[in-house]
Order: sequence, then structure tokens, then C-alpha cells
Amino acid sequence: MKRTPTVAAIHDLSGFGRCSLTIVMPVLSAMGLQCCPLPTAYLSTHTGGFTGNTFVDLTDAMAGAMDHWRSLGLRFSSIYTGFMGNPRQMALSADFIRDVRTPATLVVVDPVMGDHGKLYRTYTAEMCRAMALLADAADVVVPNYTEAAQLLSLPYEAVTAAAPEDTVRRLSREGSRSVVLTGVSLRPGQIGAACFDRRDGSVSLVQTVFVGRAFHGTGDLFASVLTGALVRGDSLEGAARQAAEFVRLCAQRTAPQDLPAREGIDFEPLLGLLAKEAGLV
Ligand code: PXL
Repeated sequence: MKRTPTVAAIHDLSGFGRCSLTIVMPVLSAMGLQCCPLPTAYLSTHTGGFTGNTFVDLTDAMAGAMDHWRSLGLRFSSIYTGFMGNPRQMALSADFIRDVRTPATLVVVDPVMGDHGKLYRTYTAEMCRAMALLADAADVVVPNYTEAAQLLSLPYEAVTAAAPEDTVRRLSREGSRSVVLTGVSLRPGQIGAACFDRRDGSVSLVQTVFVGRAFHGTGDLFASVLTGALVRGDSLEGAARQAAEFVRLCAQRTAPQDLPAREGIDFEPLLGLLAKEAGLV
């Protein structure tokens, strides 16, 4: 029997509010993948809509864990990165990717920096520059518009006004990496992504129904399903389509609950659908 693919997941662990590892781990597991978490920080809650959260920086623990994994000669089907606590964490992650990746390793960088035109509270200009360098190591980058603007050093308004097809081509760095730009709405009432696939240079647009409200963690949910589907061998467009549809289903069950957006997207009861789609049950 083929061994279960492994994903090294370098993200924060936030105790309440659904984001990062509390989404990444269950999603990848439900899709039949072994998630190997490498937490960048422990927060009591995420920083979107909560104040006064605790923040335990795990940079030294990360460096130690990476060294241990190197010494074991571990190799991963994928390395998937997200929220970072400081610029050193981006550099450590880039070094780790360089040292342990093989030609078969899929490197996905979700360049988590901000949303709705604003950086997250803990992000600095130096961190954004370091994130752009980490994203240079990616096979696939998954920015929203705010992060795309940071990666391209353009004003947010310039990126939202541009054609998404042009933006993903520019983000591909002359076709050397694949891009999935999230939060793309071609018409009112729709939401989805624009994809540049470096395998053949094609650009595709994926749209689904927008339920009318944004919830915390949808970006992490989208990128996690996308990563899982890519590791399972789906095409970029197919993986983006599955991610967009799963996020829509979860948003549709979250909206009528009328909870504060900061409590996050209610995805846990629907994880079985991912296992079903992967042919596991
Ligand atoms: O969902 C992105 C994210 C991840 N991790 C933490 C965050 C956020 C966004 O606010 O605060 C800790």
C-alpha cells in the first residue's frame, strides 16, 4: 500500500477563533494526508476582531524542530506555510524548504499578511519584505488582494482595479510559480479565485456563490483544501474549484448561526465531505 502523503505545516496555533493550524490540521487529515505541524506561535485567539490576546513566540522552538527533522532526514510531500510571528521565521522557513525539499515536494506559501486592504495587527513592513522572499521559494502562492499588493509593491486600490488575469500573471514571476489569487468577484453575488498554472501558462477563473458575509478563517480554509487537493494530484484549477465550493458550503451553514465573524467559519461538521470527495469513505 502507498504511504500516506505528509505535509509539513508551518503556521500559528490560535486557541479560539478558527484559523491556521486549527483549520489546516483537520482539513488535511480529512483529506487523507498526514499533517506534521510546526507552530510559529501560540495565541490565545487570532488577532482579527479580538484584542488582548496572548502571543507566545515559538521561533527558537521552530529552529530546534527544523534541525531535528533535518537530522532525521525527513522528506515531505508538501511544505505549506502561513502566518508568521517575525521576519526570522520567514528566513528559517525558507532555509528549511531549501534543505529538505525534493523535486517531488510541493511548496505552498500562503503569504498571510492582511485582508481588506489592511495588514494584520502584528505585521510590519520588514515582515512583509521577508514574506515576499519566502514566497520566492513557492511552487504555489495563495494571496488575497491585500497580500498580492504587498508582493507586487503596489497600492491595494491598483490591484483591486486591475484585471485578475493580469495580476496572477504578474505574481507568477514570469511563469516560474503558480498563483491562486483569492477573493476574486467577477459579479455581485459571486466570489472565487483566479489561477495561473505554471505547468502550461494557463489562466482560469473559478466563481461560486457569495453568501453575503465574510467570516474569519475562510482564507485558511480555502488554502488548506487547495493544498490538500494539489497533494492528492488534482490540477490547480480543480483544486481551486474544490476549495471554493467547500468554503461556500461552510459559509452557508455559518451565516444563519448569526455568530460574530471573529468566531470563524463553521467547517468541522462538513469535514466528512472532504473525505468523501477524496474517495476515502
Ligand atoms: O487567518 C489569518 C490569521 C492567521 N493567524 C492569526 C491571525 C490571522 C488573521 O487575523 O490573527 C494569528
